[in-house]
Amino acid sequence: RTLGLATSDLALMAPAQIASAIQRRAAAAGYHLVIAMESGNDAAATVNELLAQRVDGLLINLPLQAEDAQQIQALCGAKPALFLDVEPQAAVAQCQYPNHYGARAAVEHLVALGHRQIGLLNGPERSVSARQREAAWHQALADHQLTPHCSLRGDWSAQSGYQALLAQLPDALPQALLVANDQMALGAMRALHQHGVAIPGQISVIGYDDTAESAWYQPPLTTVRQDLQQLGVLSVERLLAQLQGETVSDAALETALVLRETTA
Ligand code: IPT
Repeated sequence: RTLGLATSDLALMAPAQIASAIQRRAAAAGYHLVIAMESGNDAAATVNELLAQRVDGLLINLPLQAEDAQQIQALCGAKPALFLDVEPQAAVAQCQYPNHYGARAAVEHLVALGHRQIGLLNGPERSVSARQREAAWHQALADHQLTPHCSLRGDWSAQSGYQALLAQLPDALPQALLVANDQMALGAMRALHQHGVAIPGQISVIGYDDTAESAWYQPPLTTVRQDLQQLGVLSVERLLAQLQGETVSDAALETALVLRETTA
């Protein structure tokens, strides 16, 4: 009995920690897990790799627009598939944290601290989650009559966060920075430290994910927590329920704001 996981780059912390939880939960249920990592931005090819290995069901952690997800679903035919990073309006089974609430909570926190000049460091253009987080930030800022002080972009990696901030330094710094994931926040903080900018004294930084490392940053990172462990466990349980023809509970997952020491 075999499950398949099609995943984004496992060099990234969040997909790696999700995959780890999936593997453990699948093993506990007596399932072998086959992993296919996306390369070259070709979701269909990645899913076909899994189908060729005759998996019984598929977990798809690839950023997909609604139409693309529906095509992948069609590719899977009668085999159950569950999507972890898809536009919510897609007509496919999903298991994911709502980006909208998490991103809004981050803005509300910074505004409550009195910040008015808030900058953005977003993820890659092609990521559905990055686009949703950005849209929610913009909406939440607008609700407070604010517009972004600056808008930067990275590719989810720490290095890209570092480079985005270096391009902005030494001046033109906002009072606070919303970052679409913790890894980019790590790089951004490194660039700020290098320029002697005090966190949170001169700039507040808030991340997104709460990966296992985020409590160990210096200072420990304030962030929007997606419980990646729980996401992995739940996705396997829901896929197995689909496989057994049970009705799948779609109880909503909820992000939580984790207050540590990078915001003030
Ligand atoms: C999403 C992470 O939040 C982000 O940090 C990045 O790793 C991205 O994945 C990679 O695709 S989590 C995803 C389940 C929406």
